[in-house]
Amino acid sequence: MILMKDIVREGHPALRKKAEPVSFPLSNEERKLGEDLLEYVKNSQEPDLAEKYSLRPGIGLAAPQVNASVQMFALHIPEDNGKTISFIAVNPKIVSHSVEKTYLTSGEGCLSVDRNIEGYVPRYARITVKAYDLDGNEFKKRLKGLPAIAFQHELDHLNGIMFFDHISKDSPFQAIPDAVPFERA
Ligand code: UDB
Ligand code: ZN
Repeated sequence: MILMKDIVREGHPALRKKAEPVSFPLSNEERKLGEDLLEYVKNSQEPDLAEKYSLRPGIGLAAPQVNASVQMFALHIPEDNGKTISFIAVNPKIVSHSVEKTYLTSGEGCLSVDRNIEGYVPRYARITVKAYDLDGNEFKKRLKGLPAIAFQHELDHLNGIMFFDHISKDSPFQAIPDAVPFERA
């Protein structure tokens, strides 16, 4: 299983590389990686497991964060309506997006960043995405709110982009045009 010691931190070159697309069928190692990414986010949200293994609770994790430069990430996001958005995305892409933007009013963090970096990170408010599951089946989803924000954060990891790259240096809390703020619960 993935532990915090396996998650590379800011400054590690893996976080700045462009990840390679994966070809199907996946190798056993590639499949295991995808399963492990999802297992981490699930386990980290279970208070007893998080405490036992000292896991920082997370809602998404991308392969480059465990030093694997391949296009794969997992999201596991409990929603207000009681449903949970949970999937592994292989070779993901955004096929269309709203003009409207959004941002977390409290700013973003990252499991690979051990400091608080304040400021607004502009994201598309709504996205339509395509990706493959571990069996090579393509799927399409419409995402909004936190799942949309998290998908864009993870997709950035596959392109070597960190959330703070998007924060305005001279005025981090500058209003973002066409943006609807997203307040975390
Ligand atoms: C996270 N979690 O998992 F708005 F209920 C972050 C950390 C870095 C703070 C652990 C998070 O933002 N949780 C959250 C947000 C809400 C409401 C709520 C829980 N990640 C994953 C990561 O680093 N992946 O690479 C950070 C991103 C998740 C969405 C934006 C930042
Ligand atoms: Zn991150």
